[in-house]
Amino acid sequence: MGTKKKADLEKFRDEVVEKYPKKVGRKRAKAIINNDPDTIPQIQANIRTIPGIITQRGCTYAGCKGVVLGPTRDIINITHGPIGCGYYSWLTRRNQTKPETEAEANFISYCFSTDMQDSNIVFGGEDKLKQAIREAVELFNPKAIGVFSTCPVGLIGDDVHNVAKQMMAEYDNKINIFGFSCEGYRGVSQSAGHHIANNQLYKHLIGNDDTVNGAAKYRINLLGEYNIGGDSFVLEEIFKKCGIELVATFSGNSTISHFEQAHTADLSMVMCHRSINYVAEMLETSFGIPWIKVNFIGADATAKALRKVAAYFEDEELKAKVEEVIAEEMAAVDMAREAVLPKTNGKTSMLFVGGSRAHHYQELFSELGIKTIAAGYEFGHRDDYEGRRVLPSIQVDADTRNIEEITVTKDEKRFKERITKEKIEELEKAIDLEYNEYGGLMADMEKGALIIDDLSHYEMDKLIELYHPDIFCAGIKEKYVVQKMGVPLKQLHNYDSGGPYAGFKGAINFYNDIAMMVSTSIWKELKAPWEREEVIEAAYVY
Ligand code: ICS
Repeated sequence: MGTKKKADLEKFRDEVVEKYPKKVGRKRAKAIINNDPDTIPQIQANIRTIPGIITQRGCTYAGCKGVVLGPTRDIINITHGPIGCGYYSWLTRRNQTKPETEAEANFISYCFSTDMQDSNIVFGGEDKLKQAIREAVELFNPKAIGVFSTCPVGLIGDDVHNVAKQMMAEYDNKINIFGFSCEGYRGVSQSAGHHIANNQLYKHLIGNDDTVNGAAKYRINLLGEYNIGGDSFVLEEIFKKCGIELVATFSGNSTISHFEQAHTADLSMVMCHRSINYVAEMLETSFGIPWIKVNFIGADATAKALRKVAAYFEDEELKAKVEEVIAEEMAAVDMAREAVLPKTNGKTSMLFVGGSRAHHYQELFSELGIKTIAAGYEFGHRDDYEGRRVLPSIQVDADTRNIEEITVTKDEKRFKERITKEKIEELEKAIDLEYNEYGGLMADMEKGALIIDDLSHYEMDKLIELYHPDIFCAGIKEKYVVQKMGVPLKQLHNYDSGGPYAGFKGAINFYNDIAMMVSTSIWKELKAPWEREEVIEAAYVY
C-alpha cells in the first residue's frame, strides 16, 4: 500500500468519529483500527451496538436456529413466536442438503412456526406449542424436534424446555424433543445464539450413538462449515478422494445421526471457529478428540489444510494421496486463475461479513491479485481479530472449559469416557501445538489496512465515498445501497445465486464470478433520479 493511501486510511477514523455525538464517537473510535501485523493492536468487539446506529448485525435467534441447526435436514425446527421470525429466516441463507436416499427425511424446505397471535401473548403460548409439536409428529413423524424461542416468548415466560420434556414423555421418549432459549435479545448479536445452539447439540445429541460407520483408517469431523451454495458437497468429494471418512459436518448437509456419532471421530477440523469452537472444545474435553484450525476457502488454503490433516496423522500413504489430489485439482485452478488475472490483478476489495468470512475470503481475493483494504466482522470476538495461540481444551478459557462443569451437565449414563485433568494434560503434550497456531484477521492483513468491528451504515457509506473499492462484500441489507453508489457488491453470506466457493472447484467458481463483477462498469453508469434530472426544491409556504 502506498504511503498516500495509508495516510488516507488513517484519516478515516477521525473523519467518521467527528460526525457522531461525542460519547458515541468515543465508543466507535475503539472499534476502528489501523492494522499493524507486527504488533497486533487491540480492538473493541462483541459489545452492544449503540441504539440509533444502523448495524449489519442479526440476532441470537438467527445464530441459533438459522446458522447452527438450520442446515440439518431431518430435525423439525419449530420457531415459537409470531410468524415473522420463522418466515424471514426461511431458506434465505441458501444452505443446501442432499438426502442419500429418496426415503430419507428432509425438512429443509419447510417453515415451521407456532404463529403466535395477540391472545397467545396475553394468555401464554405453551398450549399452542404443544399442539404444533403434535401436528408436526402426526404429519412427519420426525426423529427429532427443536423448539426455538423468539423475543416475545422470552418476555411472556413460556417454558419451552418444560414443554419439550412433557411432549417427549407423551411420545414415550421415542422422539428427541428439546428447546433453545435463543430469544433474539439475549446477546449482542448472532454469536450468543451459536453458543446456545452448541450447548444443546452437546447435551441432547452428541455421543448418543456409538456406531462406527465406514472402514477408512482416518475419521474426521468438519466443524463450522454450513454448505452455503453447496460448499460442503465440494469438500465431501475432496475427503472421499483422499480416503478420509467424514463422520459429521457441523452442520452443512448434516443429519441427526451424524451429530450423534461425531464422538467416534479421530480428529475435528474447525473452519468457522467463531460459530462452533464450543463444540470442538467439548468433543475434546469429553471424548478426547483433538481439533485443528483449517480454512477451505481459497485453493492454496485448501491445499494447506489438507496437508495439515495429513501431517497430523503422520501417515506417509495419506500424505502421498493428499499430494496427488492437490496436484490433480490444482491444474484446473491454475488455468482458471491465469485466465482471469488480467481482469482482476491490482484491484481492491472491502469485506464486512459475520464472524469468519471477512477473513477467510481474503485468501481467494489475494489469489486473484485483489487487495483487501478494509475488513471487519459483524460479531467476531477479539480472538477472531487479534488471534491467539489456541491450546487444546481447558487452557484457553477457564470459564467455558471447566471439566467439572461439563461432566455434571452431561447425562452420566451417556458419558462414555470420563476424561481426567491428567489425561487432558497428557493429550496436550502429545499434540504438537503448532497445529493449532491460530492467527486472527489482523495477522493476515497489511500494515495500515482498516479494520472495523460492527460497521455502521454511515461508516460504510463513508468508506465507499472515500476509497472507491472495486468490489464490496457484505449482505443483502447493504447490497443495493452500495451498488447505487457505483460499486458492485458480492454477498458473502448467501453468495447471491452463486457458489459453491469452497475447495478447489469452488475457487474456480469464485474467480470467474468476481472477474465478471469487477470488469463491468454498469454500476458506475447508474444515476439516481435526483442526480440525472433537475429537481425543484420544495419550500414551505408561510
Ligand atoms: Fe461462521 Mo452470514 Fe458462517 Fe460466518 Fe457465521 Fe453467519 Fe454465514 Fe457469516 C456466518 S457461521 S450466516 S462463517 S455461514 S453466523 S455468512 S461466522 S454472518 S461470516
